[in-house]
Amino acid sequence: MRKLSISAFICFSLLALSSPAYAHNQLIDTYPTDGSTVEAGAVNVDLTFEEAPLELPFGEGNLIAVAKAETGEQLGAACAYTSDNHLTTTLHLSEPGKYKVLWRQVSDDGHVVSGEFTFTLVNNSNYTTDKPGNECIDSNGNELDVKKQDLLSKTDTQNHGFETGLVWGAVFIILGSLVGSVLIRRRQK
Ligand SMILES: [Cu+2]
Repeated sequence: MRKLSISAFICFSLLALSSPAYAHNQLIDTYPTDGSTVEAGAVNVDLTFEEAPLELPFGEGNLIAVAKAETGEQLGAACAYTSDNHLTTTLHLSEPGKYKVLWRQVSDDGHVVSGEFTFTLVNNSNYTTDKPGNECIDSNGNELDVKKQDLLSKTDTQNHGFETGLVWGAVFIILGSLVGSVLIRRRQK
């Protein structure tokens, strides 16, 4: 009984210590909602937070990006417009399929929270765009360059790279032990 109450106490204090970092600043609503279906066109992403995010230069800190859910390929730069407790941006999407919205928010005390959610795009309107993805134009009318940013989305190729690394590692270990056992056998003869 005593053990139980001690571990409960430790658990509770850990929770109490860690929760402010987790909870600050909490996302309370999104458009599109997670798992929803959206018609092709200009999709106005709107994230609602508990509190207003920290004021930061456009394209820094407070960010929204869109990526193809299957491949992880990010479409366009990452940016967000701040207004009160909202972060917003506009996506232009025509290709039907599953997309993920990746976001990162800096709260007024410097805590960073991030997350992602997905939606499915359908195109019943034959909408086309020659520049699919996030539209990031600053107040001077300049477009953000995705090549100058760290991508919010990790592409699948990196995961494949990791898997390929594992396979090669295994091949080396197997080959190494085969060669080793052959050498040992030769010595024993
Ligand atoms: Cu905080």
